[in-house]
Amino acid sequence: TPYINQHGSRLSHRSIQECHTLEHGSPPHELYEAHKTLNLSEPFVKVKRFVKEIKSSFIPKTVRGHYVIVFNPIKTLSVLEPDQPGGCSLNIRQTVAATSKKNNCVVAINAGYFDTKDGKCLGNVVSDGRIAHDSKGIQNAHFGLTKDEQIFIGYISEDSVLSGNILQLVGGVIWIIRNGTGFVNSSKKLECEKTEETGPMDHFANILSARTAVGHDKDGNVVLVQVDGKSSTDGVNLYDMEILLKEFGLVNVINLDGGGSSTLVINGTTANYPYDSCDDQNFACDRKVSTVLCVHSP
Ligand code: NDG
Repeated sequence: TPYINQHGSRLSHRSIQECHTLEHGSPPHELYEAHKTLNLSEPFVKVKRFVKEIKSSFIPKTVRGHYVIVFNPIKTLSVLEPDQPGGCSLNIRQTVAATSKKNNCVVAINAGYFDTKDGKCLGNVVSDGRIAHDSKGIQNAHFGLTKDEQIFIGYISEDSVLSGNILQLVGGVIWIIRNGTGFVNSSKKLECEKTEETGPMDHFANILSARTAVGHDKDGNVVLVQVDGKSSTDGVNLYDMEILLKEFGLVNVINLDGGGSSTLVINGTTANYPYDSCDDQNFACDRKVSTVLCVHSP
């Protein structure tokens, strides 16, 4: 709704994009049946590595990262609060490795955005059916799993978060792929840019950086994608991500917290190159982040 001043005339749009909140109703989203592995002796997760040339603009470039397939997501994938249950209400931040070790995650990746000044979790957080953070209907792309064994991707009202049908839920910024089609240009107009601190939505979408994403393939397996980089100089923008994720054949994908937060942990050890500096600036250290997506035994 346009802003009306006391004389009843419309004020021109501010440079900051308005952040929509939705209490009731059903904003755009997709539900997709999650894959279920019946033979529990089969592996429930597979980590692949990629070094791929992608054509963005004129110069081909090399993109490095990890591709994690979660075959039985309803039983093996959980959203974890930072460090411990209650970590969101306590505004705690923790490394992915530390949160992962405490919870015996086989694979873990950073997930939700946070306020870098006070550590607050941003976006909705539902962890194993428990509502850990209610974002009051803020419109950003979310990833979830429902009690009726569906994968949820897209926008969600506060009512639906509180409905009791959500098993896992975490929020990102930008719905990258919707039903196999690039959705960056549409979603950037719909979403709240205050959730990320990189800057205006266009800058956030265009900057080269490390990125973390979550989505699903045609078979209903959940897929985690992590790309290495460094803000401004290396890595991918969200249009490159669109190209990459389409090549992987993914159906729906949202963009999670990236940049120096992008961290993939395998069996308690960091497996990628998060780039925040340590106290000794020669070296790179894991950032203390917010929520985590944890792949654990069924
Ligand atoms: C990362 C994000 C930034 C966000 C911060 C805290 C990118 C490129 O983590 O937007 O505000 O969540 O995703 N950077 O630095």
